[in-house]
Amino acid sequence: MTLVESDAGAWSVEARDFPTNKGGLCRKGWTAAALLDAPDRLTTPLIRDTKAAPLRTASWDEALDRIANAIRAIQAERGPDAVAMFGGGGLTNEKAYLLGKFARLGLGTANIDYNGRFCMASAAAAGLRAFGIDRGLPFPLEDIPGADAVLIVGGNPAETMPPIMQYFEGLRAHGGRLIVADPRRTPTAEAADLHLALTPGSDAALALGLLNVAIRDRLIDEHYIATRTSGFDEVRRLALSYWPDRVERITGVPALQIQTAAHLLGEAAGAMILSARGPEQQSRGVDNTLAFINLALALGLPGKPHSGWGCLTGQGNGQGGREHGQKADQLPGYRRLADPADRAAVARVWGVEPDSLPQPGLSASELLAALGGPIAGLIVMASNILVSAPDTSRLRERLKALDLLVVADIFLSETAAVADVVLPITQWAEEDGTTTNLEGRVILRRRAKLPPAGVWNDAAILSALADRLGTADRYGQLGTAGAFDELRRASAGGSADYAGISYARIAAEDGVFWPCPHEDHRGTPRLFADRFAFADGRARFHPVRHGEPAESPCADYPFWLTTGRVLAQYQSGTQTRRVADLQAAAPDPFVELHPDAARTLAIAPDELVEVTTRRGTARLRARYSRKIRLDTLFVPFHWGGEGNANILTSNVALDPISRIPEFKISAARVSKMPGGAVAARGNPVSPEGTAS
Ligand SMILES: Nc1nc2c(c(=O)[nH]1)N[C@H]1C(S)=C(S)[C@@H](COP(=O)(O)OP(=O)(O)OC[C@H]3O[C@@H](n4cnc5c(=O)[nH]c(N)nc54)[C@H](O)[C@@H]3O)O[C@H]1N2
Ligand SMILES: Nc1nc2c(c(=O)[nH]1)N[C@H]1C(S)=C(S)[C@@H](COP(=O)(O)OP(=O)(O)OC[C@H]3O[C@@H](n4cnc5c(=O)[nH]c(N)nc54)[C@H](O)[C@@H]3O)O[C@H]1N2
Ligand SMILES: [Mo]
Repeated sequence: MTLVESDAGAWSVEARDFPTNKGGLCRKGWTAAALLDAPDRLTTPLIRDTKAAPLRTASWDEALDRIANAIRAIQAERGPDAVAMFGGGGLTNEKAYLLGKFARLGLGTANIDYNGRFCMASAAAAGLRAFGIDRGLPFPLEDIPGADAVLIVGGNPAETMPPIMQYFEGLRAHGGRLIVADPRRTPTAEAADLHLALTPGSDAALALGLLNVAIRDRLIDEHYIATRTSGFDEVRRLALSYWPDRVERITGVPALQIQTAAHLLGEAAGAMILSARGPEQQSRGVDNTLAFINLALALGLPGKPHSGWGCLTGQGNGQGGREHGQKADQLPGYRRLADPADRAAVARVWGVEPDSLPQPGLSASELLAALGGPIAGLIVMASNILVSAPDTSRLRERLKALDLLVVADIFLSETAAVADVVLPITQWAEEDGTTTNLEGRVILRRRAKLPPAGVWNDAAILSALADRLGTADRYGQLGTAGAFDELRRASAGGSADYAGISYARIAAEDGVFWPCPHEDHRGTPRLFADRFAFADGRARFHPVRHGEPAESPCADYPFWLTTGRVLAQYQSGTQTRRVADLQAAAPDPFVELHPDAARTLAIAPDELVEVTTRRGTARLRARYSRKIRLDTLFVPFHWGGEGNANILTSNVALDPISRIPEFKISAARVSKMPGGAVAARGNPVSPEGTAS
């Protein structure tokens, strides 16, 4: 996008004809300029003198001194790991890099993780296990229309990534087929040729059923399996017991549809399987994802033209945010903190002893569970955890128990509203930096306007804190461009290698795809044509079975509850709830349910109802929809207060490998409000939402 300023000083957005969006933007993009002069923008630090006191304005010196003193006190008493950091996939590559470096060298803590743990973690772990590398799409978006069949598993790009729908339209324009597996008939499913309305949590069974048919009907690529992969025999043996009738019983998807889908994929000259949060945000998220990768490998797709497996990455920098070291177990360049060679490589660039680097720390949900216990101080940059993390009622108590909560944000988010210190920061249009998109394309975002007086860039905050903590000699003092230069060196030789990428090249070339190991290298739009990223060059099959999610419907909680997104709101809503057009389109939290289910409970359309799980109760407007399964409820998570979806989700049902929470599955009941029907209200922008 391009930001344009009118003669009168008003900002607006124009869509660029860039190779990814090709002139398209979604509603949130078109209206994004509204945030630049939002009236309630934070422009001065805020401090709370005691836990019971309200936030008051403070100078930067006072705020930074307060933070540094509290950090010193906590670490002196409880050790360096008692202060933690929480980052976000919305941060630029430079900031993500600095956050990881600041945690390890500025604070000396092992405990840093980020909201990508709630997002891409299962797909990332599965990609690493199967291909040896984690890049969302191993091919550019422009390859999609050239395919003949595409299966989207648990993704709703028509609402979550509208500009990429043009690629699926291109696919269908030449007779290619789109298949969507989703418990709801979403706008994406409606744009498809075949909708597999599976039972929530039955993804692995569906994948095994498709593989069963592919084996039975000789659609698999035996030559590819023999020459490019290892481990198929065990997977074949497992798949043989998932015949279509059995899979129909587990998934609710008719056997005939399973056979049709398998043939569409297996007979296509080019076929793709694209994964999103539906199968991934589950306590079996890695297995679910691996089950579909197994199918892709058996069909011989990865590395073939207009074919492959990929993951539709979420946030603006969802890909780059997971490469540069803000993850608990990771160093820049997608290096591993537990690997001695990786530690030595990064320690050399940082000019420190490898042994002085902390070991891997707690993953996001576990880190949040440790607040008020082993962790007494938390710095949050670029996440609104009190809306978006699982089990927010428990989290609210834990945040209260901290000695120090610091939130750096553009606005007073729900999380900022309960902080001890709030720091006002620059936003996207007011700073330079790179992001890496779902294709692995590194893109440059140039500053378009000056920030308001009084706000700082996140990088400046980290530098000022290192100064006060006496760790500036270890942490260094890097601004944005300096951070990118160092990131290039620290990533050199790693799997996400940025060594050959420069701001000048990105600007001249419409982005550069990593890996790009040196300046004469063209970058790598397509991976896996000849080999996978393991020493023997072969991709790995992983034997996975179907298994039950942590909770299933029962007499007390008879529905499947799933959560996700709507078109007009973004994430925790801090940004989009402040845009009038978007608020008008999606004003308040709701639960989508089938009218036949609603009627048996005497719930009228638009009535305010209670949805309850083992964690708690949320109050939501009942929205009738014939596009959802009778046994399933859907609640978007964009609001705080009593309509917050994450009052309902679990912080302990985690995938054993990716540690992602089971956002997509809870057992729930829905009931009328005690005392009878109440008409629903709109939800204001205020941090506490509709909380009474
Ligand atoms: N408008 C909007 N766009 C966004 C965002 C936003 O907040 N708002 N967020 C961005 C981010 S960070 C992300 S990660 C992406 C997410 O993008 P998506 O993954 O497309 O979005 P979700 O709505 O989380 O989930 C997708 C679908 O999974 C389905 N689903 C639920 N349970 C299951 C299940 O058990 N199995 C299967 N197969 N499907 C299931 C849901 O019905 C839903 O339609 O969107 C990005 N784009
Ligand atoms: N129930 C349920 N919960 C979910 C999900 C779900 O599907 N269901 N999805 C999960 C997923 S995939 C994700 S990605 C998370 C997202 O949830 P969050 O991590 O809460 O994401 P945002 O709402 O984007 O929060 C970013 C915050 O940082 C601020 N911000 C923006 N840019 C910057 C910056 O450069 N620096 C700083 N310091 N702050 C900045 C914004 O104003 C905003 O308050 O939610 C997760 N939670
Ligand atoms: Mo995400």
